[in-house]
Amino acid sequence: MKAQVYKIHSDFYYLKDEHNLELCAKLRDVLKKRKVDVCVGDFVELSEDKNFIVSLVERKNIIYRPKVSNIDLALVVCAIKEPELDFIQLNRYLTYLKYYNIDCVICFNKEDLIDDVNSIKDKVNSIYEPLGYKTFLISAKNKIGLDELVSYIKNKTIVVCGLSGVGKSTLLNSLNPGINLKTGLISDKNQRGKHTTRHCEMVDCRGFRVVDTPGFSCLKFDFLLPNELIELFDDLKIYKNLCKYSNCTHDVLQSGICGIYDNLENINLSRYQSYLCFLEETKDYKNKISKQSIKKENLHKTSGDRTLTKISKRKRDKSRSTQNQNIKDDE
Ligand SMILES: Nc1nc2c(ncn2[C@@H]2O[C@H](COP(=O)(O)OP(=O)(O)OP(=O)(O)O)[C@@H](O)[C@H]2O)c(=O)[nH]1
Ligand SMILES: [Mg+2]
Ligand SMILES: [Zn+2]
Repeated sequence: MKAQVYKIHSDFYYLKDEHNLELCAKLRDVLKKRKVDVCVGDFVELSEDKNFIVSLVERKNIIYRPKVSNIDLALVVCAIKEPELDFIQLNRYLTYLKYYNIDCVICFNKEDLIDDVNSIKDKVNSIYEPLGYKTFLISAKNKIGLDELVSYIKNKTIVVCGLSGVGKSTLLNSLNPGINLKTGLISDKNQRGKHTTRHCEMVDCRGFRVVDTPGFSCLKFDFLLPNELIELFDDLKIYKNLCKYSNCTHDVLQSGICGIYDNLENINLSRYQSYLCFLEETKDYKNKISKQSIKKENLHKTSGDRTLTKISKRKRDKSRSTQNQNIKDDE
């Protein structure tokens, strides 16, 4: 029998079957041994008694921070105020989801806290509409702008992403008052959320399924190489053929060398700043893996077409002293 995981607490997997009946099961030992990592959104096969998950159905897609699978659409939520609108963080989520090929829409929340709604609308639309993102200006708390959003997300499985305190859980509560997810005040000191939501949880709303997630502040591009990043910025990469060198990383802030730098008047500055910020993270990653591969190389030597594992000097010395010891013992 097939079911979908909607919540995980320690060893227990909470599931819903095809008839929306709730079940609770554990992983079969063989899956644990194979280190099969089941996450929220996964479809699984159950044992006949329904007490054990016996296999994982192939995933349509998956993201890792937060770890959720089989998503139709991501709702990237950011607050316009409290916390202040942070374009770099917004671009971080959008770029991350683009890497995993997940469709996104953007919800600019807490519109009740600003006076000039139209000017913010124009500003965000001028940046994100040309990139193909649908945007919604909403107030989750006062239930403003939600009807249009609901008709857009109907019949889909959605994940909500965004920093802590932007109003993800409040939005889900407003979309379906019955679900009653915990929400939390933002801190007075630093205007940030307090990580109220701790685990991913999929909930059924009228006409769609949605996964609430904890705000991830540690989302970094520590898995991507510097030359791969530009492919995730459609608005920047159109100028990359104008760069003087094919290995340009587009952070040479000098005219006549980088096509992107030379076209900055056609690019939104916060998008370029975001690129530069993530580029540093990809460079750190590149340094880290090149150090690791040097270390690995030093541990191996080649003989003909064979690779031999080198024995460290310390171990060699030890083995010699053991040999000497053995000789002494023999004497
Ligand atoms: N004024 C205003 N406040 C809002 C709105 N939406 C959410 N809030 C408030 O923002 C605070 C944080 O909301 P949450 O829904 O807990 O935020 P979250 O994104 O789920 O945060 P984490 O679970 O920590 O990741 C709460 O005090 C909400 O009442 C809104 O539309 N307007
Ligand atoms: Mg929350
Ligand atoms: Zn360049």
